[in-house]
Amino acid sequence: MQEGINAGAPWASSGRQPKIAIVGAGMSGIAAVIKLRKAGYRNLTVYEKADRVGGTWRENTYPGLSCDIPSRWYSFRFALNPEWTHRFSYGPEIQAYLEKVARDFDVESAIRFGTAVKSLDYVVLPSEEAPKWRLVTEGGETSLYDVVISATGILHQPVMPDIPGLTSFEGAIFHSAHWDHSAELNGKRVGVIGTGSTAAQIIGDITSRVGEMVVFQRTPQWMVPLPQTEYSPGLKRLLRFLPFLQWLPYFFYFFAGLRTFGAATVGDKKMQERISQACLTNLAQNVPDRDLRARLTPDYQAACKRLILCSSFYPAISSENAELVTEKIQEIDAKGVCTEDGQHYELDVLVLATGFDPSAFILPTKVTGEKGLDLEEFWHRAPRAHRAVAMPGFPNFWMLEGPTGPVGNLSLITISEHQIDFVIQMLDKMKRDGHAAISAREESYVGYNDAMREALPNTVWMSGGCTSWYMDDSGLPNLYPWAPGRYLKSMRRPKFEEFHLRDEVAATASA
Ligand code: N01
Repeated sequence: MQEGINAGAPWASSGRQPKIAIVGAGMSGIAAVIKLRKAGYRNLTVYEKADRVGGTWRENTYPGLSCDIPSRWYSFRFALNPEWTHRFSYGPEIQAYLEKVARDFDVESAIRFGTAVKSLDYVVLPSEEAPKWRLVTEGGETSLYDVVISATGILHQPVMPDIPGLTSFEGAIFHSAHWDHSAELNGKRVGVIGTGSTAAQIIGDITSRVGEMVVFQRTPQWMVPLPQTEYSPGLKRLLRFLPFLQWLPYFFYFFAGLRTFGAATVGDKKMQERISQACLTNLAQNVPDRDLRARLTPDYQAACKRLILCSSFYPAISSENAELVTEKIQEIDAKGVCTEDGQHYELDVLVLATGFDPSAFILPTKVTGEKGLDLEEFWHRAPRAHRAVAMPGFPNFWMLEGPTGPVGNLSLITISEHQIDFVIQMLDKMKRDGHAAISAREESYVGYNDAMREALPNTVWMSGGCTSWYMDDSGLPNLYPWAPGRYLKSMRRPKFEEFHLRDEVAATASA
């Protein structure tokens, strides 16, 4: 037995508080601490690799960073915010909001900053009456936990494009998620590889101040305008005085999001058509040049890739100092980018807005469940979970924003909050009935994922004729294929029969 590992009885039957580890202090981790404490679970430790809370809003600092989900909906239900300055908040304001919520609810006292988790394994130790999760940090420290909650988010491992010569470029070159703020942009020749949501925001923001903007597009994207509005001081005063009024826009955007973007992706053909029309109108109204318009027009259905909400990209790419390059990139050299038609684009700065690994979730942390089951091998680059929160063979291990959840154009804060409420109901069940462990039943997990596979062809992600980061190595979109409201409902009322509720578990953990 290693030093520092204490003996411990099963928490639920012995009546003690469960010791809970939460991995990540982004919006899901913050919400988990607040909601778990409110439900009476107070022995919580959050492991955060960085020195601040915020997750994706801390990591991403690129110019133009904003959220294309309305702020009144992209808020915690327990901390609605009358101070939002815009309908769609900019990144620094969201980061400040997350930091404020963490401070106001004393979340920071539970966080171990600068402490990345290296491994988690489900072990039974001679000193323990019940198996535990053994957590080892990158610094080599070991602790035991009854329950682990993964709150790492989805898109946190930047993907560098596999283009020959990438490292030979002599100018400033960086991924959008690691923005180099020391790189001068004003008056410079700037290239951007990629035209996803991130690239659209960057290009929309910086094109007016750079010398030349060269955009390397592999696939055109569908875009609808972002109806941005600045909120008046009078409105803020009103909402401060009558805070309950904030529920009106919260639920307005919630239901609007579910009924429009949510519905269009999972089979509502009329809504899908309306969104396509809105995209075409947007393109026609904002890109006057016929040839440019043609090269920006996708040949797949709208919302097949994640729909982009952005009003600044089309005006930016139509401006005189901007060029859209649609030829395939051949290589990158010391001075710039060469395309297959023999053109060479000399650049001072090259931004790689090339997205993230969507199959990572908690990886690269090594997670080992019962009988030595390795999570990375279990997923095999096609991560799946039961109801996006649990996996067979990984007892007392819960995921927030786990595989096959409803992501798309929705408020992930709402989804995380529902998932946390679900986990709390599971903990309450353990406490009530004295269970030592809960994991998804193999047959529930298989049945659920089989049903998903059958439903996926009805979704535009699969039938729309595109590839996207939604697809994993199985060739299927890693997304919830039914109406998002159905998922939220399933989180409200767990079906306990889908889970293995065990009182004796020692024999199944790794020795
Ligand atoms: O990444 P992406 P992102 N050569 O994967 C191209 C969320 N988000 O960072 O389409 C050339 O969407 C790639 O081309 P293609 C949101 O969920 C939210 O922009 O694969 N090009 C594509 O154009 C979003 O969906 C907000 O052919 C290469 C781009 O790079 C997700 O993050 C804001 C290439 C990658 O697009 C990811 O968005 C921003 C190569 N080798 C982001 N490799 C909100 O407002 C890749 N590309 C909430």
